[in-house]
Amino acid sequence: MVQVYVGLGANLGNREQTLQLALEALGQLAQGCVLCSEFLTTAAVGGPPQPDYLNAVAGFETTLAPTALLNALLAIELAQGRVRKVKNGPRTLDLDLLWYGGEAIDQPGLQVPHPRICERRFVLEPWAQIAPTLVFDQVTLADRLQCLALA
Ligand code: PH2
Ligand code: MG
Ligand code: MG
Repeated sequence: MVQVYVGLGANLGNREQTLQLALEALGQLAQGCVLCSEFLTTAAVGGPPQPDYLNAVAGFETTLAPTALLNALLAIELAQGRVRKVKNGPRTLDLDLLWYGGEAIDQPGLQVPHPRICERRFVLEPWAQIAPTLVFDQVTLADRLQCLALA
């Protein structure tokens, strides 16, 4: 069993409903319950001009191997109408595997922990809500968030 964290983002369509449906789908991958942060409205970072996002982070335990989990996340994105056109473009649903039991994974299409996590407030803020004491690269998420806020 492995503890995983997934970042959720949506900025097209009914964002709240999409995140709720995504959480239900994540429940199918989990052993036990799924813990989720608040849904936070955040300004889009990077990419073309686009609507604000609704972001959240969910944590759960799973028996799925990393690649199987990644494929399941991509299937949930597709089920919510995800179309990939422009890099960092608007999307109905984005599910990013942020953390897989603390393992470092570097494969084509799968880099965990997610490389730009610590610069991204839209990830760090919801993640620190549900896992403030998780140590990422020797620093807790709560401390990382505080550093970001002071920067
Ligand atoms: N995701 C991106 C790029 N920019 N900005 C916000 N606010 N939220 C996101 O989830 C997001 C983004 C690439 O996945
Ligand atoms: Mg993303
Ligand atoms: Mg993604």
